[in-house]
Parts: sequence; structure tokens; C-alpha cells
Amino acid sequence: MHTIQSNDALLVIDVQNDFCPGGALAVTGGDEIVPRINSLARRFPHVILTQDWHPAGHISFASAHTGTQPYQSIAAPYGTQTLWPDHCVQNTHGAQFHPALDIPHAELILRKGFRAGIDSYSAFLENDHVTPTGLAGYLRERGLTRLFLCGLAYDFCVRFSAIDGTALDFECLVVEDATRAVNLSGSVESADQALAEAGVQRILRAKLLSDY
Ligand code: VGL
Ligand code: ZN
Repeated sequence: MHTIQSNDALLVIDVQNDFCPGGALAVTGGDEIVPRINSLARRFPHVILTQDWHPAGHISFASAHTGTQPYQSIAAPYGTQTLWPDHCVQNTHGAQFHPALDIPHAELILRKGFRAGIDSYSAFLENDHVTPTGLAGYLRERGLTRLFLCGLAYDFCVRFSAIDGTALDFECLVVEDATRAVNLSGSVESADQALAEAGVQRILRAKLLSDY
């Protein structure tokens, strides 16, 4: 048991105020996972946080387009883009990590979605699926090869991070009970299926703490 190894990292996705109850793009139960993530993080030698970090007027905001509503999709130059309420605007309270997130030893905070004209769900590649964020290079240079993913939201940023990470040759496992979903129509089922097809294992926190 407890064979969390020196080449393992916990990747904590977007545990930010706007994705928690009371936030602009609140995920049900988003705050409930914070204590779980804190205790998981204590077991990992390496922890990396991601932070959704949009400029005002970002392409993923419904408010940046005329005649659109949040949660509908548009054709962006790089493909279909779901539109969201304004969220995680750079340097706002909503973009800050949840105040109870307590991971002093986190060694990297990777910001994503900071360019006005392209969104980035994945921690590895922007939504054109080709522009790298630099995370793969960081992990390779640091010799971190196995990633346990948790955070928000299961059906968007956790999903795409795990799938891209797998395609980039990292072993990715999703700690399912340390995530919560936005849950648009069909998004959870579609994430479950995509993760299964990519060979991403979903595990429970208790299993991680006892087996790995
Ligand atoms: C996310 C929608 C928009 C996420 C980020 O972190 O899952 N979802 N921006
Ligand atoms: Zn976003």
C-alpha cells in the first residue's frame, strides 16, 4: 500500500471560487471536494495546480458575442466552443483558488485560457488541440510520468486534461470522488465514455490511499 512514487504527481484542476457554490459558473458540490483534495495532496510528493485565467471579453464568454446565451455552442475558428457565463476573469475573486484549498507544497500553478481568442479546457493543449500549454514539457523535464487528476470540472477540464495527458504518454488516473461535474446535457456520460475509450482509469480516493 501507499506506493505513491517519486514520479507521481497530483494534478488539481481549477479549484477556484467561480466553480464553487456562489460562483459565476458554480459546480454543484464543488466546495465539498476541497478537504478531500487537501488530504490527498498531503500524500503526494509533487502537486500541480491549474487555474482557469481568462481576460475580460474572452471568446468562451456568452457576453462576448451578440445574441448568444450561456451553455449554447458556437463555431469558433478552432472548432465548436461552448459558451459560459463570465468566469475566472484574471485577478478577480472568482479566479482565486477556493479559500479552503490548502496545499502549501504545490510546486507549479499553471494558468490556462489566458488568450482572448482561444479557450483551454485541457491543462496540456488549448481547445484547438494543438497549442501546448507547456505542462508536458515541465512534467517530462521533472521526470513526472504518472498523474492523478482531481478537481473541477469532471466533464470539462478534468476530462480533457486526462485525455490529452494520456495521448502525450503520461499515465493518467482520475480520482473520481475528488471531482464534481458541471453536468450539461449528456456531458457526464460523454466524459465517462471518452475516458473509458482513452483507457483512463477512474479510481476512488480510498483505493488510491490504500493501493498505490
Ligand atoms: C471549465 C468551463 C469553462 C472547467 C473551465 O474548469 O472545467 N469549464 N472553463
Ligand atoms: Zn473557463
